[in-house]
This record gives sequence, C-alpha cells and structure tokens, in this order.
Amino acid sequence: MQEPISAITLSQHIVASMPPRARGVFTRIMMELQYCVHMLSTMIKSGGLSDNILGFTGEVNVQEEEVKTLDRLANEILVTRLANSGLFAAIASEELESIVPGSPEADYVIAMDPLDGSSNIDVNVSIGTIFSIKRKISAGGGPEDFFQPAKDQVCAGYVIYSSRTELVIALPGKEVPLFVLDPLTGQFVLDRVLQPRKDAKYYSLNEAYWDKLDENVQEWVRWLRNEPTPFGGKARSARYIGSLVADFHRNLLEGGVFAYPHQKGKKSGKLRLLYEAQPMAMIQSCLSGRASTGWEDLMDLVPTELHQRVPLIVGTSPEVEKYEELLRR
Ligand code: AFP
Repeated sequence: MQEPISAITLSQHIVASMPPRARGVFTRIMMELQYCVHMLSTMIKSGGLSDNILGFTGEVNVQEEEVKTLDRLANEILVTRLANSGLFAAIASEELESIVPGSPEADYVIAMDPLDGSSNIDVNVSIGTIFSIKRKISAGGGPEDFFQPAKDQVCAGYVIYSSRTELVIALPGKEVPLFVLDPLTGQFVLDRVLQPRKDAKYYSLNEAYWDKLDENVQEWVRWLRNEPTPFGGKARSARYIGSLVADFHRNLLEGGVFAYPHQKGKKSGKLRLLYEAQPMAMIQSCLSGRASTGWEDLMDLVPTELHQRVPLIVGTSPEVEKYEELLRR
C-alpha cells in the first residue's frame, strides 16, 4: 500500500478509469457510498461502546428474519442517503419489501444488502455490505429496472468490515481493484488490483445441511475434499464463516469456491439473486471465475422477483464446472 501522501484515492481511480466523455456521475456515486460506509465502519468498529448498536430491534423483516439494530441502522443510512442523492431512480434493499423511489430522472438503480452476515454482528466476526448498480430502462424507475441479468450490471461491489474496512468493485470488462478505508481521512485508497486465482485452496459450505443435500452435491463435496486441483494443487480445505461477504472475499483472494446449494427436492436456495448472487457473479467473472445455480449461469439468469432466492455456487471455474457436471448426471 502506498504512503498516504501518494495514495490513489477511490475518486481518483474512478475518474481515471472512466471514458473521457463521462459526466462524473459514477465518481459521485462512489463518493456517496464511501460517505455511508465510513459512517457504518466507525459505528461497527466502536462496537456499541458509544451507542447501543448490538442486539435486536424486535422487528421481523421481509425475509422473515429478526432484525438486528445494525441491520436497521445500515439500511436507514444507505437508503436515506442514496434516495436523496439524485443519483438513483430507485433503490432496492434486503430489509425492505418494495423498492424506494429516488430521482426519476436519474440514470441508475441500486440493489443492496445493507448488512450481510447479521448473525455475526454480536460475536465480532466479519460482516459486509453488498451492492449492485444497473442502468435504468424504465421511464422513471421501477421493478423492471432491477430485473436485468448480472451481465448487465454497470457496477457491482462489496465492503467487508473486519480488521480493515475494504471495498472491492467490478466495472464491466475492467479490472477489480481493492481499496482500504483510511480511518484518518475517511477515504478509500487503492491497495491493489486483484489478480485471477485459478487454483482453489478452499471450499466454503455449511455442512450442517449435509443430509438435506442431493447425492450429486454430496459427491461434489467429497471430490473437493479428496481430489487434487487440476493445477497440481493439493485437495481443498474447508473454511466457513457464515457471512457471504467474508467467505467470498477469502476465496477471491486465495482461490476457492463458495456454495449455498439447493436442498433435496427443491430448486431454490437461501441467498438472494439481486443483491447477493448477481454482484458476486460479476466480480468473480471479471477475475475469470464462474457463478452458477448448478443449472443456469448466474451471469445470464433474469430475475423475476425483488427478493428471489437462488442456489449460489461461485468461485474458481473448475470447481463450479464440476458441480454443474455432477448435477447434470
Ligand atoms: P444473515 O445476514 O442472516 O447472517 O445471513 C447471512 C447469509 O445471508 C449469508 O451471508 C451467509 O452466507 C448465509 O446467510 C449463512 O447461512 P447459514 O447460517 O444457513 O449457513
């Protein structure tokens, strides 16, 4: 990482990566997100010492999950700031049943999981924020703007709140930079540009559901554990944190595959297509990996509901393709 004096900030990096005729909208979008994330990161790192951000609110959200105080705070900060920023025609959030209108004349819409990994908040384990930005195709912002395949995202990214607060973003056909939040300035600065990892060191899956998995999926897990990787690597080791952002981040940096499969006799999954699966699919494919439901490529799957759930298998290509091959058998 560069000395603070010569560090490349997020806004400098975005400006440099935009075409000369760009109007600066994307830079402003990233600045709004940075503002919200800096606030959230400070709250999370103060860990309830200043104000009580731990525990539950007593409410149940559209996912029928008990709402954590930090879930609600993260949702309020992000939705309120972004809806009033003039940059989005509509906002979709994991915490809200329907979309929130923004500025009808704006060119983009954003879908997000304001706080991923809520079950890990009170135990001080890494959590995150996930977002997906698409171009508005309707007149003034509506559900149809969100029902576009992952390959049509104009930007996807996530923030991981851990020992460092890091931001990873993917822009179409572009590199995938990783930024670190400088608590001193509240600015994200460029740490490095991520490189594709072909070899899988890890697999991440909640094995507590073993008996609910299809035989083909069980066979896939046995293959992950026992078969050396095609690149001459050893067999893969298991890692599972229970926050998608944290499990995906480790595997993206070190090489690996994350799986939240369908359960026996079902085709859906737990994770949400719009603001969990699609963003991770785009980031992984920009680093020559793959994302699949097992049956469909997640870069092509067209959403039909705001909170649609899908199986998610995402990571290094050989591991995802083996999953699809076994499922087809
Ligand atoms: P929470 O936000 O409710 O903690 O759920 C986290 C999550 O959506 C995703 O981040 C994890 O990968 C997955 O659920 C964990 O689910 P299991 O607890 O069933 O393994």
